Amino acid sequence: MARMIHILNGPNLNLLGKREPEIYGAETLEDVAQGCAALGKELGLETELFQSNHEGEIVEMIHRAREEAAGIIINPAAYTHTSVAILDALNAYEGPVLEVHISNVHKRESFRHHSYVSQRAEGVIAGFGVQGYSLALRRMAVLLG
Ligand code: CA2
Repeated sequence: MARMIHILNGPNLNLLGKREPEIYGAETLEDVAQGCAALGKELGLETELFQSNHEGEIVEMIHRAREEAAGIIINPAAYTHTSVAILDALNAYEGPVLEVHISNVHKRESFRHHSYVSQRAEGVIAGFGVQGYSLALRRMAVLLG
């Protein structure tokens, strides 16, 4: 059976492709889900994509991944810069964690330069648009061997 990868997304990413295309591009989160599912098949990985606007729900998604997922790809959105709760949940997860940002957070406001999640992540991708999710999936395949 193919190993399962959970792709977790934080607040406002449900608006992807619908607002601010100059920063986040024209593709929707549903496009990302479909693209990752197709690439996952090639790589021998199954993918499920989740999104929530609520911090506690993201913590619970990470708890669920402990039972169900061989790896986590996460774009915690604004919680990247604020959430010790998400970091703690990721620290309780045993598999590889890859952090994705659609925009180049280092080129933006200084409050986006610090990430709690980076302290846990095996790797970070930022500024590659939604292509960052597929790059992370390819890296995940390498990490899982
Ligand atoms: O670049 C990223 O992926 C971010 O994680 C996106 C977050 C932002 O707070 C982080 O600093 C960097 C914001 C997500 C908002 O997503 C939207 C998408 C389309 C339209 C409006 C918001």
